[in-house]
Amino acid sequence: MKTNNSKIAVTTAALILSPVVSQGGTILYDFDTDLQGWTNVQTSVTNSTSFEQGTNTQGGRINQQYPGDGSLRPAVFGSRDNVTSVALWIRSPEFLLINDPATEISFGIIGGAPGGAAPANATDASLFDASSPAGWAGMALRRVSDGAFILTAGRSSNGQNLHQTITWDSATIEAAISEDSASETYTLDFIDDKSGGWGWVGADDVSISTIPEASSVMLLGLGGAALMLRRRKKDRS
Ligand SMILES: [Ca+2]
Repeated sequence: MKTNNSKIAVTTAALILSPVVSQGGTILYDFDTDLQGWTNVQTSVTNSTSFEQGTNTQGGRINQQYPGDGSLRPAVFGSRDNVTSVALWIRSPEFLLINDPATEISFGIIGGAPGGAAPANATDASLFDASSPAGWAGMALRRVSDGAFILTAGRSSNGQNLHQTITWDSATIEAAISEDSASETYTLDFIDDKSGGWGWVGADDVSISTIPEASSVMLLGLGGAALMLRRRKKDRS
């Protein structure tokens, strides 16, 4: 029996090339029971603070606006306002975006409005300096290939009782990703680089649509694998 080695190689490569959320439709991070794959990029050693999943009522400040009983919030909650430290920073799993009228990203933020300008990318020096009242707090859409924050948004005013829902519609997203490769991946980075009064933020009900179906993710992987095989073949000849 003849084994189709190239087919096996393509399948294996496609699996390796697809480390992203690929369930199709919309993914909702409600943080009701856990962090759902979000991971802290940076935490504060100064005051032992990081983002974590917690109950909405903890600290008496995170309101029950959204269904369920959990949200993303800083812990230890009360210590965040008054102590300067590097930016608190947590990141979603990677995902793909497509230009589609149904593509939309929305999220709720509770706490302080940004005190200053948003960082331009994941290597921005402000993220590693001490936080200050002029620091930024909010959500950033990060392009994985170069770390650029291609969309950023924070609250329009301080608020401790209700999350403010912020939406990036399809036109906004399309303008931000129009130059990117179809296989580009993205993350949402939630950042708190603000201290002093209202120097805290929390988030809930982060929704991303439309994430391509698993089949199209596999096709992107297959395309990459086929290209690699073709290159390898060319090198040999
Ligand atoms: Ca929730």
